[in-house]
Formats: sequence, C-alpha cells, structure tokens
Amino acid sequence: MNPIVMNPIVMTSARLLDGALRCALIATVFFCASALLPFLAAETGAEAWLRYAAIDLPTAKAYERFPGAVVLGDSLVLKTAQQELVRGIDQIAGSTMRGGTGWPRENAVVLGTLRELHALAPALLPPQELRADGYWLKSANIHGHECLVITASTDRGVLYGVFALLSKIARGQRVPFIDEVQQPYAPIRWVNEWDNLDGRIERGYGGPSIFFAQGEVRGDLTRAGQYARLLASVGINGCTINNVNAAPGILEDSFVAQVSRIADVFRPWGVQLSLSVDLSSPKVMGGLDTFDPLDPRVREWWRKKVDEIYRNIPDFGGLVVKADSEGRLGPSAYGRTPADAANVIARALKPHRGVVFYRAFVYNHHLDWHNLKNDRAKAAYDNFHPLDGAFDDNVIIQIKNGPIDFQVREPASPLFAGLRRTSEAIELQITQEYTGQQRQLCFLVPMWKEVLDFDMRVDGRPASVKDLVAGRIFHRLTGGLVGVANVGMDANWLGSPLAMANLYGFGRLAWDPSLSAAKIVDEWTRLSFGSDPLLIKAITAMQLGSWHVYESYTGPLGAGTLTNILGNHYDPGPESSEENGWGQWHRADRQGIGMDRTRATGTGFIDQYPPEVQALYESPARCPDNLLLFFHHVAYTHLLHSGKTVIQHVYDSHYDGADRARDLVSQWMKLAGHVDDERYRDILSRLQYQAGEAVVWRDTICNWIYRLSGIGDRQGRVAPH
Ligand code: GCW
Repeated sequence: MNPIVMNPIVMTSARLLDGALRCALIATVFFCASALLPFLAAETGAEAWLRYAAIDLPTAKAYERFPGAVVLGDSLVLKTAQQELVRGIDQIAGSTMRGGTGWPRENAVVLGTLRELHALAPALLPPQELRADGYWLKSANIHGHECLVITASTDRGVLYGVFALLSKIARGQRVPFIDEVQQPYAPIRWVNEWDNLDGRIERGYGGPSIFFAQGEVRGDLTRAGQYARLLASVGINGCTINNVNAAPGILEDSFVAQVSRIADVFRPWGVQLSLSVDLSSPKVMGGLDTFDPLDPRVREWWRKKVDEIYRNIPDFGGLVVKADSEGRLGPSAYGRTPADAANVIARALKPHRGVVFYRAFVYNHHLDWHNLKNDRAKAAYDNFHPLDGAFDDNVIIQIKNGPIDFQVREPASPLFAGLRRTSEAIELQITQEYTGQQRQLCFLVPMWKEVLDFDMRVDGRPASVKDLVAGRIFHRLTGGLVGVANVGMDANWLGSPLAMANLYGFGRLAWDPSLSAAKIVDEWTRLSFGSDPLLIKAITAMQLGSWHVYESYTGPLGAGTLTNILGNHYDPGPESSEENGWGQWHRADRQGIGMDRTRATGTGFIDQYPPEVQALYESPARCPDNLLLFFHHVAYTHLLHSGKTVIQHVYDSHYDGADRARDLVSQWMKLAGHVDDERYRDILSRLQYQAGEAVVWRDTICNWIYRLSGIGDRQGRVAPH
C-alpha cells in the first residue's frame, strides 16, 4: 500500500477521508498528499471553518470539469482569490486546477471584476447592480468554454465569491449550474480586538495577542495573516487591532511603522486595519499641554498624526474612540461634547476616506446607588441623542446591543432608534465575557438575532435594529456591525472549538442578518466537523439550545447575568451588583426583585424608546417574561405569563438549566468515534466542567434568593415549602 495511506496519523482521520477509496485516490496524487498536512492540523481547530476536508468522490469529480482557474487582472486581492480557489479545490475535491491569467483557453473558473469581465464577455451582465463587496456566481459559456464566473464590482467582492463557492463545495453541494447574487447587508462588518501592547487581551480567553508581545508588534505575524483569511472568508472587512482602553503609545510614529506590518498581512485579504486611540494622546504623548478637541493645536496634531498613519498604511480604515467611560479621559474634561471629540478626528481622517467609530458606551460608574431614579441604562441615549446631527458624516456611533453591557439578556438599546442624522453600528460581543468565557457553551447568534430583528417601530412604521444600523431607515451612507472577537494565540483561536461558531456566526450575520441561526450553525458544523448526519444533528441542537441553557442557570427574567461584576464576570455573585456605583443593579430585596425603569414610577428609561415599544415594556402585563426584571420591580409572588410566580420560575429555571447542562455531556458522548479524538476530548472536558459549574450557579442563586425572599421552592429542592 502507498506509504501515505499507511501513515498512522492519516488513518486516525478516516472520518474525514470518507473511507479507504478516498484515501487511495488522494494518495496517488502527490500534490494532494501534501494537502493532507493542513487538513490534519485542522483537528487542532487552527483552520476553523476553512478545513477544506475532502468530500466524497462523486461530488468531487464534478469539479474536474473546471481544469482552469483564470484571473482577469493582477491585483493583490485577485491573486489571493485565485490562490485560495486553487488551494481549496485541491484540498476539498482533490483536483489540481491550472492557474492562469487573461482569457480562458479551457473550461475554467473565471475570476475578475465586472469591468474586466465586460471586456471578455460584454453580454454577461448581472441580474442586479452589485454593490461594493457583493458578488455574482454565474455559470456561462464564454467563447466556447464552459465557465463558472465569479465577479463583483470590487476585487474584494471576487475574493468573497471564491470563499462562498468553496463553502458550498466543502459542504458537499454540487454546483452544476449557478446564478447567484449575494450582497452585504451593510458596509461596516468589522471586528475589534481588545489586545494590549504587552500581549495580554482584555476579556480574551484564547491565549495572548496575535499582534503584540512585550510592547512591540510581534516579529512573526503568520497568525495575523491567517486571522485575516478567516475574517475575509465570512465577509468581514475591517479589524481594530488594539484595546479600546487604548495605550497612547500606539500612536508613536515608531509604533505606527511597526503596525504597518500587520496591515501588510491583512491587505491580501481585503481586511482594513484600524486602531483604537486615547483621546488625551495630544497631551499625554504628543507634547501639547491640552487635548481640548476645539483647540486649533489639537486639531493640527490629529491632522498630522493621521497623515503620518496614512503614509505608513495607505488603506488604513479609521480610528475607534472610547472616551469619558470607565476612567478614560474624554471631551468632558474641557466641557466639550462627544461630537466635538469625534469631529476633530473625523476631519483629520476625511481626506483619506477614513472613519471614526465613537463608542456610545459612555456612562458614570460612580452612580449613587441609593437614588432609585439613577439608571446606567439611560446613559448612552442621554449622552448621544441630543447630539444627533452634530456628528460629521464619517463618524459612526458604535452602540452595544443592549443598554447595560453584554449581559445574557438585555433589550435592544433605545439609541438605535434615537439617531436619525448620525451613522451607527451595533457592537456585539463574540468573546464570552459575561456568557461563560468560552469555558461554557453559549452560541450567541440566536441572541444577536433577537436584537437585530427587534422592531423599534419608528414613527409607527417597522424599523428593525438591523435596518437601523445598516442605515436603511434613515438613509445613512454607512453603518453596520462590529464584533468584539478577542481571538488569541491558542491554536483554535478562541480557546474552545465550539465557541468558533460565534465568530463564524457574527460574520455571516454581518453579511446577511436574515440568515437563521439554524442555517448558520448547520453551515458552521459541516465546515468544521464534516457531514456525518449524527454529528450535524447533535452539534446543531447543542449549539442552538445553549444560550437558553446558560441563561436559565445564570440570569433569570432579564435581571442580568447575576455574576461577580466586581471581579471576574464569570462566577455567580448576585450580591456584587448592589450597593456600588457601577449600575448593574437588580434591586433584589426582601419583597421583590428587578429595576423599575417605567415612566410611571421608575427611572424613566422606557421613555427613551419610540411609543409603541414603550407601550410594550411599560406594563408588566405586556412586558415579555424574559425581560420582566429588566423593566420592573415586582414581588417574588408576582405571576408571570407562564402562570408561575417569579420565585418559582427562578428555582425551576435554575434546576432545569443545570439538568440541561448535564444533558449536553450525554449528547456529546454519543459522538464518540464521530469526531477526532483531540476535539472530542477537549469538548467533553469543557462540557463536564460546565455541568459542574451549572450546579454551582444553581445552588448559589437559589440559596441567595431563598435567603432574601424567605419563600421556599414548591418542589422542596431549595428549602422547605
Ligand atoms: O464590559 C466592559 C468590560 C471592559 C471593557 C468595557 C468596554 C474594554 O468589562 O473590560 O473594556 O466593557 O466595552 O469598554
């Protein structure tokens, strides 16, 4: 037998090779044998959803129809697209395509922008206008050759089309005839990384930074380039590489020169680099005695600094600002507004077509807890709504999905409907700061979809959050979605193999928020684990149920994740929310629980929503159970729509959640032998650990609420009834 087939490492991966026949076939072609190496390495999770595992022979054979991979044009991104196509088809279908340039001389996949395609085949016109980054996959006969055309109005769109085609093929779809246009929902599809220059990552759970170590840009940026490839494969077009709690040193000229090396490895993948900046930079590192945004010297400082950045990085994307928040300095130091601060930077960026993301996460963390009218949830709207229209058109207000801070359940931020003349982006958190820190399973796409689909009913008309952030309601030029990813040096990027579904899902939703969570997780599972039906069924069910499982043993009825908010944001710690200025209050006392945010008797937060949404939340009778304690302070004996009392719901949901967490272990164990050992064991140990943690959570919360309320569990699990 061929020595490659005898290789014991290859044999352990038989699951992916679809039997000995496939092995033998692959082994006969040396080129394909070399392709096995990255495919084996994929079992560490390093290749994520780009494993390009071999598909079954009959499906693979279909791709022999296209011996050529022809590129029209020679830009860096187009060349990357061609290389990716050749690499992908080699690995997935086992056939080696001939790369070429210019017009096809054989049956081929043809890559090029519309302009280039027009010269080749003037009659070939897309069925609709292709917006930036949108692409068209089209089977066509060109000058007598059977072709599969991948075209777009930009090079980057062509690259996205290649990834889309490869995804279809890797999922075993046959593409005999295709005519498909895909357009991105919004222009902004970015990730943020909260990486510090010393290499640590704030709220990162997948190892140290892939960009920085010991105060410098890493010498070896291989991982940064691989990350850009992953991002591009799901249509993400920008990445902010450093923490929003920004070190001023990032803007030193010598550091910008180092950062340009990261931009170099992003560039082939069409990912624009951006930086977070400290607003006090003109003073703390720039030699001025002020950072007042209205001071002409400060204006000039930003102009020169931004020019310098573009000299180093001509395709630089823009700057992200966190100011007047959690101890960061900001325009309030000079009595100036966020608009003053955003605009001074925006004007420096404007000639270069760069944008400013100004974060709406501006709040006072020294709020007086005794004052029942105080409410951190009101801060973003209070600070930004009055400034609507005052921001330059290259400013984007970056708004967290909920009004507090990435809790396991929050309503959509009212600010999404509160900016009519300002561009906005939603900030979602891929890294699971408050949702189990990658040690527990929590697939967040269903949660994000609830927010994106939420209808704000602006002016009495439908206005979903996804339409608002995409600029479709108020006709903004830009806007979109930003995800805080925080990948690290761990081979599998996020620390946990199953957590990668969140990064994939973020990209897919940013491209098309109408995709269902089920479709997204099905795609991700097939690409990451293969097409074994047992495996698909189990993993998709586990992922889809996991947010509710996590919610049910951590944060009931919208009270927030009842975690240790002063410490690790991970362990149960319901008491840490109260009696401090941070404002993540649930106001649990002996009589009841929940924040009264009503107009009638509470903080008035509900006033920030359009009238129809106010009506939904203002009355406990209409307010959905799962947000009841976010909006209302109610007695423990308050009856929910479900017919249960609040207290009994808390007990039941915590017991049910812990049971379901334990069930995840048995669901996973059914997959023994269906998943490679490495990932099987890693995931199993995480789920077993989670089952234990769920019991700790259940007991801590149930005992705490019993001690407070004095009301026992009807089923006698917590205290005698
Ligand atoms: O949730 C909080 C986090 C901080 C983070 C902050 C923010 C980067 O606990 O670690 O700081 O949000 O979003 O700015």
